[in-house]
Amino acid sequence: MALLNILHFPDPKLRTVAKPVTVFDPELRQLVRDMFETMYEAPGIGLAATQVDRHIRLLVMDVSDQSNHPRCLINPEIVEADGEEETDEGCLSVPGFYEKVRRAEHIRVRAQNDFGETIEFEAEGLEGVCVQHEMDHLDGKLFVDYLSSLKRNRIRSKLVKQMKQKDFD
Ligand code: QAP
Ligand code: CO
Repeated sequence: MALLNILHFPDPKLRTVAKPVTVFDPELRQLVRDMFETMYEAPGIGLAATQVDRHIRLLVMDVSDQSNHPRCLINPEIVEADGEEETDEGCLSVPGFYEKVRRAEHIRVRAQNDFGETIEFEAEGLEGVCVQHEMDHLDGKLFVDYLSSLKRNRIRSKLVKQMKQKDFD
């Protein structure tokens, strides 16, 4: 097992569009395990491969209270979406910042599991928001992109400052 390094906004690598997964082999399943370990250790409720600098269409999540419902989605697609809701979102790649984002309230998701089997399910509430947030990462998108440029630039400056400070510590 291994903890993976998480990229932080405004790292341009977070803007990479991920490629579909075509090979479902033990190496892929090892990456899935390492991503779960990294997410639980953070702790977080969702992590996309993009955030750990692997540019393939893979995300892991667990929105349960006791962190005992791991879910891995490969090549995910939203096949139906309806309604709108606003939720406070954060991101392991934007540490310390939380802002309201408007997303679909209810979605139907089609994806593959880590053995390449197709899965389909409906999601709403925190789970639905998490799928949409993590799928954005696979297209190089971040929740801060939904904010005003004023807010986004403030967050960017603060994070850049924090990271420079860390280099001195
Ligand atoms: C995405 O986010 C998400 O700022 C997953 O200092 C967020 O796991 C989906 C985290 C909200 C739905 C609703 C953020 C940890 C974790 C931080 C996360 C931080 C430490 C965020
Ligand atoms: Co995120």
